Amino acid sequence: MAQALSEKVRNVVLVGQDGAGKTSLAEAMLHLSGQTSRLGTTADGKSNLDYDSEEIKRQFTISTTLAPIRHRNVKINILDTSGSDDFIGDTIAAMTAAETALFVVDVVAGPQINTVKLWETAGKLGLARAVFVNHVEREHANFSEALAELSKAFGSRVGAVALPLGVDSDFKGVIDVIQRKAWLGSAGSEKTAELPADQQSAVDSAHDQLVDLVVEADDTLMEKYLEGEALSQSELESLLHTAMLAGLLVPVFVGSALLEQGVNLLMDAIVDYFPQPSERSAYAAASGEDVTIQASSEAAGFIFKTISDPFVGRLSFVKVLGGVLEPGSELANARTGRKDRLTQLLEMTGKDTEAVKKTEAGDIIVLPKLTEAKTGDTLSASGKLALAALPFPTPLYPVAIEAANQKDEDKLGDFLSRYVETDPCVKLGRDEQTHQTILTTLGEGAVSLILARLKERSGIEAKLLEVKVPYRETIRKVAEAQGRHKKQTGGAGQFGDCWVRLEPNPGGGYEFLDEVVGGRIPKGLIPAVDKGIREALIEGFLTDDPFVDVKTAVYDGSYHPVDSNEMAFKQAGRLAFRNACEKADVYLLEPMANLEVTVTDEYAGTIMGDFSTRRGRVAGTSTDESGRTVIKARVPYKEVVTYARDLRSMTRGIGSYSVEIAGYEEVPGDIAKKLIADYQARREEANK
Ligand SMILES: Nc1nc2c(ncn2[C@@H]2O[C@H](COP(=O)(O)OP(=O)(O)O)[C@@H](O)[C@H]2O)c(=O)[nH]1
Ligand SMILES: [Mg+2]
Repeated sequence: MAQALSEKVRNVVLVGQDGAGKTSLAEAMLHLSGQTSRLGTTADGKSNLDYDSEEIKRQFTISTTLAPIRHRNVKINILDTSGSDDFIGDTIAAMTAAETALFVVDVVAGPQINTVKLWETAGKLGLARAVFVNHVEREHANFSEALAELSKAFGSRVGAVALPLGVDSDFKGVIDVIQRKAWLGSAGSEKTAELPADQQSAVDSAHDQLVDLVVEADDTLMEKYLEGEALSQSELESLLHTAMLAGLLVPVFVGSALLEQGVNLLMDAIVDYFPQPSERSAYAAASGEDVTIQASSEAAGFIFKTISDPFVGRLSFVKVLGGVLEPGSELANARTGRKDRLTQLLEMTGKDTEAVKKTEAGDIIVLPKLTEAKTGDTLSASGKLALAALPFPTPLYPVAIEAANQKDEDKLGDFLSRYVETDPCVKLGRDEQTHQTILTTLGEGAVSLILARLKERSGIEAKLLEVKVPYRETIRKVAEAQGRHKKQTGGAGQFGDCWVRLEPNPGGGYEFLDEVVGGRIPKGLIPAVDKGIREALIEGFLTDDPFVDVKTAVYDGSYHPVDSNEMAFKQAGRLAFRNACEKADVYLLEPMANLEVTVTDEYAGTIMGDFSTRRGRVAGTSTDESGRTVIKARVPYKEVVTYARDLRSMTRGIGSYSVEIAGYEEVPGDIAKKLIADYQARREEANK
């Protein structure tokens, strides 16, 4: 398929709840435009777009795929995305590459929660929006009810540009409200037909509603319309275009992706009046300037997705921002400073690739084997252009992971560090205190995908463990004690003796003072006492959790001219600290989390009540600009490790939150007792 440079481009991202029919709609477009000879179907795993083994198994889209469709000499880059919260980072990144978000909505279910959330995201990204009401041949389908639901969820700017000709089992085709004609026939044989006489009045009324919505976009045409003059077809199309760009119109289409009905009308509309790449709201550069898509600018693009292909290696999905790219073009990565000479430009349809000779500003292209390129990087001829960071959600769901078989630890580490390179919504870390490897993702689905990929690609298995909380110990009282280390083993002995004082030092960390006078301990051996105390701090006293906020002083001691050395005084320091702890009233501290939860009003009570069961304190509530309740609370971190999952189930996905780990507070008595008992049991077990 040769690609003509003059070809015009539209980038449309399909978004919405899983199961609404996004992938099926993309498959229908591929089939109707002749790019595939057979309709791909997700239900039986025979999809060109949901080709991945895990997508086939789970029967929903995980990773964004591209489907470039040729329709009337325009290249429509369809981006088919996942609707799941667990994979929403990939979806948001794909949205940044498009001008229009097409929301696919199941006619029976209406706009569900994830669709509503993505609607807001599209607004924030400045995308034009449209809706495809799908599944219209299904039982209980009711288009006017669906339309009312859409207005309720998305506001008064939704306007039907298509109507179904019958619904449910009576569904025959769709009506084009603008052209006043019908599309009849299914499964690739859809043809235009005269508007049936009994549909005239329905079309008139839909047409009037639509014109009322769009005339606001143009003062001259508005005047003409108000004076009672009819608008021509091309005037109407130009109004639809400007109104979509201005957010004055959200055109609503209708049909059945499975029967491939209503899809030709949609493709025509994308070509006729959907925004063009250069009209998209500007991108922000890291420097704060606006970046619009222009063929006359230097060659540039940004990477919105990275996959690692088992055969080709790394593939970078690039939205071209400026100029022309062709094999031989040189691009520099603003983050790394690395230059790459492009060897190949690939057009991808699902997993299939085809080399192309050229691409220009506005298009989406896949570049193989870029050096050190990551999602979010900007490439340009000068290497100077850098876009602001893509608006990825913060992963908040941590799990501890280790290889099921200890010998595979290295392999697991390799796999995970490569995995996080391709997914900006997965973070990998190591807790130095608890010695756990922590994987933080957007949710359980993302974790189970990682485990499946690990098995598939590395042939090993991993197990998930509860995240251990890094507790601390500290003291409540001033205490003094002696540490005396004496050993006589054959020849030279060991002798160290010191007195230390401990004092609580809230917020001051660890301090060590030398108050020894009269050379009762030689100066050269004082640092050994400090070292010994530091060892004891790490060891812990009640449990194996380290100390914080203790001020110590060595103020007396004695030594032996032959047997005293660094080793002996380190031991003495350690012993003195531990002996003082017996009298210092040591207690346990736990890390605290400050949470800010945003929910719709109906859930506010549930969330606040839930905090009291988590030992949390609500610090205040407020209302955000969209009228939602924002609850601030301070809660022990232990109680909110799985909050990402819990909030989702408490609010059916509506709630969102941010969290900051800040400070330590005392562990309440009964919980501390249990932690100490658990530690002792573990120690006894280990000593057996
Ligand atoms: N009856 C009917 N089923 C559909 C239609 N579109 C999609 N489906 C089915 O709905 C399920 C989910 O479709 P899919 O395209 O994977 O949804 P996605 O998660 O939004 O990509 C699959 O079993 C499809 O075969 C439609 O218009 N009518
Ligand atoms: Mg899908």
